[in-house]
Amino acid sequence: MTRTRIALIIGAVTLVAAGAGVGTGLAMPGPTAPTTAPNATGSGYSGYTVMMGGTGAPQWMMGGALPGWTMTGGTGDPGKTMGNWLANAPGARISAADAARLGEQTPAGATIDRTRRRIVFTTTAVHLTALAGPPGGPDETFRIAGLVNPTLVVPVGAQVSIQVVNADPDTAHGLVITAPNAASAWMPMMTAPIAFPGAAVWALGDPTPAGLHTATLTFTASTAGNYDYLCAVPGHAQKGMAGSFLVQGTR
Ligand SMILES: [Cu+2]
Repeated sequence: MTRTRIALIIGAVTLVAAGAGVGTGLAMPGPTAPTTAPNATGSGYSGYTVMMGGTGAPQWMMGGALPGWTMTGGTGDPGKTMGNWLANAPGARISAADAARLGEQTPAGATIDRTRRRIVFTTTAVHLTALAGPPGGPDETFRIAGLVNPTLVVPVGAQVSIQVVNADPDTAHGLVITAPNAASAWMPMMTAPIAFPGAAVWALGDPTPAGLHTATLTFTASTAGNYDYLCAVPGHAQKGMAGSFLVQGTR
């Protein structure tokens, strides 16, 4: 979590949404990655497709270059570049105190087995909060209900909403539900599609004085099976930013 100096060839990074409905997180245009760096007018970054999940991952998560950026002295962690880039992106914010509380709270309808790090829902309404890069926690992990990367179990047909909060001071993070075993790849999205339509927040920027960046993904767990949830920022899932997402039962 050490802040590594990344010299970015960029001026003021005032990002202006070009008609994007980031507040709702649903009105994203297609998955086209921007090709130029954002600038003071935001003209280099329209639509914020990087943030919320559409049908496909942004190109920089799939082997493409980070758009329009030059990194010198970087660590090779694209998350640091993206965190900086998206820091002032529009979207919901919450306080660090609220984030800390949400990261510990037991979701409604959930049974928690803390020894096995397992959270089981028997209700079809599933709402939970995942803190990415939580304070005091291991680097590159999620905290859900006070647990590190717990296994999540939901019934088939569940209506799932996951509020993702980027609590890391200097790195972008997101959360995506994918096929299992994708987490072992440096770029999971190169081989693993989103498991369910809508089940992705690609990347949230660094905190600012306005608060911690947050967005909520919603989807229907329509098919039983074993899946992963992971951070799709290259390298993060491989470092351990992943857990199991199990959809159980038949209908
Ligand atoms: Cu991450």
